[in-house]
Amino acid sequence: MTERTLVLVKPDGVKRGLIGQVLARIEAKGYEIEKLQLVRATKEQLAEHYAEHAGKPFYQPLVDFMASGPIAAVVATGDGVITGFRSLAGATDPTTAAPGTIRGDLGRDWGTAVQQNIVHGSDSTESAKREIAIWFPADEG
Ligand code: RTP
Ligand code: MG
Repeated sequence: MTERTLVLVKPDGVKRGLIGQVLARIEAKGYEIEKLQLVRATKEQLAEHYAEHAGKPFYQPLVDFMASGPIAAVVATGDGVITGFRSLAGATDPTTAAPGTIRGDLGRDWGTAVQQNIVHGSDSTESAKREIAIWFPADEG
C-alpha cells in the first residue's frame, strides 16, 4: 500500500553533510521524495514531536540536540515506506545498528548524552500523519 512517512535528517546529519546520502538511500530503494525543507525546529514542534518521550531521562538532551542546528524535514512516499524506511535507518543505537543501515554506517554517539543517530522515521501510519502535520503545517494530506 502506498504510504507517506516523515523523515528528519537530524542536526548531526545536516552538520556532517549527510543529507544527500540519506536522500540517495531513500531514492535508491525506490521511494519518492514528496517534500523536502530545511528548518530550524521550534520548541513547540519538538515538544509535539517527542511528546511520547516526555519525562524520560534522554528527553531534555534529545530536545536540546534537535534544536542545536538545522534539520532536513522530508516526506517520503511509497509502498510500505513507513516500515521500509525504519529498516533503512537501522536500530536506534548507532553502535549496534547493522552495517548497511544509515545509522550503522554513518551514526555516532560517542561521548554524547543522547544517541546522535542521523535520522528519524515515523513508526506507524498514525505517527506519520501526526508528524507530517507538525513539520509541514500547510500539508493537505
Ligand atoms: P526515531 O524516533 O528518531 O526514529 O528513533 P527511534 O524510534 O529508533 O527511537 P526512539 O526510542 O523513538 O527515541 C527517539 C530518539 O531519542 C534519542 N534517544 N537517545 N538512551 C539514549 O541515549 C537515547 N534513547 C533515545 C535518539 O535520537 C532516538 O532516535
Ligand atoms: Mg521513535
